[in-house]
Amino acid sequence: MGPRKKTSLNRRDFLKNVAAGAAVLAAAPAATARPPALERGAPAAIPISPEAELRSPPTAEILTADRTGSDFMVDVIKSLGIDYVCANPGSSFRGLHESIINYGSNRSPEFITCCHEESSVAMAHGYAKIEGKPLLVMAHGTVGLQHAAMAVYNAYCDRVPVLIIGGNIMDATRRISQVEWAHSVQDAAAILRDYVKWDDLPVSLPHFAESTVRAYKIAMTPPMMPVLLIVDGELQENLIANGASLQVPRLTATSPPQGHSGAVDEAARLLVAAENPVLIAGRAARTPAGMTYLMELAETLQIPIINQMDRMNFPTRHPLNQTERGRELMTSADVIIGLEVNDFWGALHSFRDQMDRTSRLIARSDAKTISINSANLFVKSNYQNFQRYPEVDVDIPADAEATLPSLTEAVKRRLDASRKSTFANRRAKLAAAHDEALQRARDAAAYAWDVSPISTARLSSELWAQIKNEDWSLVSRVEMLSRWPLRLWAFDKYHQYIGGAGGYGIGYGAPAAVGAALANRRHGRLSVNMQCDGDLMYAPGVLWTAAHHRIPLLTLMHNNRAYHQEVMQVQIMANRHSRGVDRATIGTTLSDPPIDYAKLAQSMGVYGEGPISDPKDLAPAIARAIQVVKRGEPALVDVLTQPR
Ligand SMILES: Cc1ncc(C[n+]2csc(CCOP(=O)(O)OP(=O)(O)O)c2C)c(N)n1
Ligand SMILES: [Mg+2]
Repeated sequence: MGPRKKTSLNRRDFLKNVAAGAAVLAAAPAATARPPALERGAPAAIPISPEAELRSPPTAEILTADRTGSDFMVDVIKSLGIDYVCANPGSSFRGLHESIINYGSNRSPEFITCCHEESSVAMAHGYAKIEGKPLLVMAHGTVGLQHAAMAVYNAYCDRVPVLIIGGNIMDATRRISQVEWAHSVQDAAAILRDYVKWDDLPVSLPHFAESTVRAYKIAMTPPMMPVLLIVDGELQENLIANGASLQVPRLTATSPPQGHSGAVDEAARLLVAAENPVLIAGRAARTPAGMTYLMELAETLQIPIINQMDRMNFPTRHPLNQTERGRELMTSADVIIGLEVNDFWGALHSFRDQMDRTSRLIARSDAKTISINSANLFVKSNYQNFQRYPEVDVDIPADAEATLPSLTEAVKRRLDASRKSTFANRRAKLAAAHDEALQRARDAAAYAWDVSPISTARLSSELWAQIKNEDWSLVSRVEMLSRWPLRLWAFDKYHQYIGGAGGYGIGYGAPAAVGAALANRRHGRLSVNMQCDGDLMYAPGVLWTAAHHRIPLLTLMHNNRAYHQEVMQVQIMANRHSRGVDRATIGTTLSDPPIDYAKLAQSMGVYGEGPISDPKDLAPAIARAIQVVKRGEPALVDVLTQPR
């Protein structure tokens, strides 16, 4: 069991006296001490600073037997090494909330104040992709879980672990108000059950302890996913019975599932014999080690890599990185291996978005296909993120990262001098093609260099020029920027890219960036977020969270004043009917009135500049903002950009 913290007042006495109203508060020094700002009559904006939030609670003699269930729950949570709890407050978990900040001293986990439950979960999502472990999210009853839902779905699709606790009042006769009735639910987990890996409803403290440790293990076993515990308010708030023997179960390591040796050897045989093999990497690297393993396989086979970049799988400047030539390579490949590729069928086909929605095989019909994918170990029915059925020749339901070393060994066993020399020739050709592709990207980036609004290539280049000598981390996705950073920048470390939302739910970007920056803070990295305007407008309150918790993060707005992707969707429809595209901006733009993101940021305590429309003003603005971020604070530069 964890350490027992001394509290300012015997909790049992405090609870007994609470009914007596404010009188009891006078007896509690912590409660009467008003922040100086309030006494001076200043606005009560931040009554307690982030630094003060981390100070230990006041201490006094402890008089035993005053621990509530939620104190023990904190012991369990601490045993898992969870650093933060992201939450928007709610009475259904007030017991846990109070225990975390007082009994647990607001350290490991530290409470992160979130302004929307979707932000809580998306922050956890971004954090886990950098730190490789979950943080805790608490959500309030029906309404909190409903708000959390889309972000949970994103994490589920993206195979990211998040530990979620939802509050609830189970006993109908104990609900104290209409509100508690409205926020209580018979089967709370049903709200999220279709897109979490596991849920439970503990009815006792030992049950809570076992289920929490079990949930953590389930979430962290590939395929990783969110898990959910519904924790009854009374279980949190009731005193622990005298003499109750409670213990925290030991968290033991789980080894990730590896591919069957026979299937792995068959994959190696096909790859070694292939003349034009291609490797597609989806969520291949779960950790920095995954990148190393993939590089070793790639170097052994001299195989071109098409990086779908759902994770930072492979360095962008590696000569075998042939992502920009993906389509060309797919059409000639005789063996295609996919590592954690979500849509293998989609990689082999092209789709035509016309009246009849047709598709066509682009790969050779005699190409042999190999898939290593842990997604096959856990599939649910209702939500359709599992994609079309691919006819894979060697199908290995296993974790790619854990299977890569044995695959590389199997390949090495089959190599002889003649294959090695063939592979060396292949590498020389691929290296030349890689250099040409990079040069083509640089040439293309120079088009419309001075245009205003600013081109996304210029935006990416100006940012790169100022971060390339730092320990940087791009904590946003790149599809909305025509993937310019991936085409131009040198990514070679795992923490330099975190992939996308998984479920393509917009509103993920800003909070995931803040969560990833929270994880990067401990490592002293410069987190950069290229932020779409539409995405930020779902829940901009996360900027306040970044300011309040002093999370260093450079945000450059990609402000095209539109939901531009949807402009294009409506244009497709209008074109189909030959009605002209002029009116496709209706319902899809954010230009009237224009949104002032610098002011939005400033209003929440974030350094803000802009809007910047002249490209020559960009570099100095980025430089100023980086100085702010280096001081340990968030900063935002609003940049008016071309649509893509
Ligand atoms: C929750 C949610 N609602 C709606 C959509 C549909 N959608 C896809 S892209 C997009 C526009 C996003 O706008 P922005 O973030 O500014 O990026 P842009 O397309 O302008 O580059 C929308 C609304 C979605 N994917 N998720
Ligand atoms: Mg936009």
